[in-house]
Amino acid sequence: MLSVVIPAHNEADHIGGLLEAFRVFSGVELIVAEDASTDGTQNIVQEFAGRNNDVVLSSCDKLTGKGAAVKRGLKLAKGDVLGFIDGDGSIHPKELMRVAATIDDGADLAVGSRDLRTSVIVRPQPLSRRVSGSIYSLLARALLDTRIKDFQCGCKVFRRDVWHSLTIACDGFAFDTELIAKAHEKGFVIVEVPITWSNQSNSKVRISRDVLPMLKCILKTRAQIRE
Ligand SMILES: Nc1nc2c(ncn2[C@@H]2O[C@H](COP(=O)(O)OP(=O)(O)O)[C@@H](O)[C@H]2O)c(=O)[nH]1
Ligand SMILES: [Mg+2]
Repeated sequence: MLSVVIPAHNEADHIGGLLEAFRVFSGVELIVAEDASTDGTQNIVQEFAGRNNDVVLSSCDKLTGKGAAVKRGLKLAKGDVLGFIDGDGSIHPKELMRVAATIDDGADLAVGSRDLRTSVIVRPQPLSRRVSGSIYSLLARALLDTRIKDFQCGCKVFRRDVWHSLTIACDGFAFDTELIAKAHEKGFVIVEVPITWSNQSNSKVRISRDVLPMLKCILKTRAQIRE
């Protein structure tokens, strides 16, 4: 079984459509890791969970961060293959299923990517996010010694044993950068898969608030993998 965690904070406009779009795929457990929503996201998910045993809601009153929410959701996962997808509808479930297929083909960690030649960007991020994202990726590549192009795309799949062999400390938006760097350091096979992606304007990322903790996470991860 594949268990997919969906981090969600105020995603009432998107979460129902996302859960609905997953229904055509069988053998998929969906765990919505919701934090502090004030728009009724919890009620929408609860309603789905009431009708479908494969949908689970994990709610928290406090905003814990995307990384913390995904880690909390993964603790509930029953599958032997695990993953996560953003809850804002920027990625269609069929993209995640394509990424997951590379695990069957031998990948240990499959990374959805917006930055490969055949990636399709339906609606781009604003210029400020594209510029800061490119700088972030350049820094992450240089400091963490990996060739991955897109660290931040909200669509990743990995085997359960891979996840349990790694200790991921970051609770914020850089947790998947840490995941990639630590998986790389352990010699796991990482495959970057081009996906179709569309920007949603309700981003929770605040460059002024989030960039410094993300850079700190990269530096801490660099120190750990060099120990
Ligand atoms: N549970 C939870 N989800 C979060 C948090 N921060 C972001 N998310 C979710 O993580 C996903 C990605 O966040 P988003 O703001 O779209 O990031 P961006 O696409 O990189 O701008 C979305 O589904 C958000 O609702 C958080 O603190 N807690
Ligand atoms: Mg988004």
